Amino acid sequence: MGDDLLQPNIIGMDQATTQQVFQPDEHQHIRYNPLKAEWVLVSPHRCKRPWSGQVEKPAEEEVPPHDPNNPLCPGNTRPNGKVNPNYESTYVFTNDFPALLEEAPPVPKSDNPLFQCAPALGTCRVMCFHPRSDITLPLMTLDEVTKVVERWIAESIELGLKYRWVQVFENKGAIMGCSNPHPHCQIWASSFLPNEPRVKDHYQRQYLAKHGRPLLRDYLDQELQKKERLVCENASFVALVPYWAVWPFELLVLPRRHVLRMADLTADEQRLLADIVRQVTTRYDNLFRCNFPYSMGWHGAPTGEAMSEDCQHWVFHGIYLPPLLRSAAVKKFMVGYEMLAQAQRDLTPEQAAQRLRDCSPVHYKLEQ
Ligand code: H2U
Repeated sequence: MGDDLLQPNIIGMDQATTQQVFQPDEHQHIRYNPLKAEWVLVSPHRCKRPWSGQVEKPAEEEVPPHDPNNPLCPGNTRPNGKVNPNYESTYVFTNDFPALLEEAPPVPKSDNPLFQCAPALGTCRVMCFHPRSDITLPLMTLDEVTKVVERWIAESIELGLKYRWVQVFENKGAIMGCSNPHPHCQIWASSFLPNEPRVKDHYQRQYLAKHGRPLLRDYLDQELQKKERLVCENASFVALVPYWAVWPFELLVLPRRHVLRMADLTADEQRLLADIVRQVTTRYDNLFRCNFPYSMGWHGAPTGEAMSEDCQHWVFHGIYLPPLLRSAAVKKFMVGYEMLAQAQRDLTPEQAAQRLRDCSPVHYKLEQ
């Protein structure tokens, strides 16, 4: 794809239409996401009113530590008759309703460019983080979250031997379509590279070829200098609102050293990844004093046959995509212009980062 295709068509519109000097936190503009070659419209003038601290709390869901009818709890029988062990840490099982199966008949080759079809093999797993249902990642101990990270890695290594892409993701909160309050995530492994990593693979490869350094290495270096969008950090990881964030409080978690895959983390780094997960989710919960919903996941270099390919353009990273905008009850809808034209946001990424930086690092439920 030629670079010119990535430019929005602004020919003839670059002359000044006002005497004002451009301020990114006041004036509308579009920002570029180099990972996906996508633009986002930023309209900060729409949210000039100061933040009121408004907290419209939805009814806090009462979750019991153990629900005999919850199919994810230890010792319970799932609807398909399988019995969960009395697990005491993490627990992984094959999804009873998987979107991907390990076997399927061969797909006939399609020569027609308008009707392309290709094989899709894989497997889907469910991973419980903890035996208790009334706990979430920020309320778990560092040891407990480290066990979660270790299990993510073990699963990624095992599935990555066979599959090109292993997607670890957590859908949290009913607002995100999560069906169960028990702390859990999903792991889907596929024979194909799904759209998001496929596009990121392309643009990271192109960036390395052109600039001689991985895109996200250069990006982190500059963010560490600018300091405008940093939220929290530790010795191995940095969490920031990306310059091109689409969701109001979107976060990107980046390693300080060049790590291709989560499996490449040392034991110390795994613990520090658990620490940054706790830091991020604590700030999220504190933002609106609620059990903050999001979809999150990890991206790293592809696996399977790609393990023997050159993947130096990749940098392991985490992505948090939360839907909340103004309060625990006000969600950003990606509809209308977003569905038909492109993503748009009011709050700037810098303002979002400031708001998250201002949140306490201590979870509100753990305050004395
Ligand atoms: P969510 O994280 O999106 O709520 O999904 C939970 C998954 O757990 C969902 O994919 C699976 C569902 O298929 N599940 C089982 O495999 N067995 C069950 O008995 C309940 C839920």
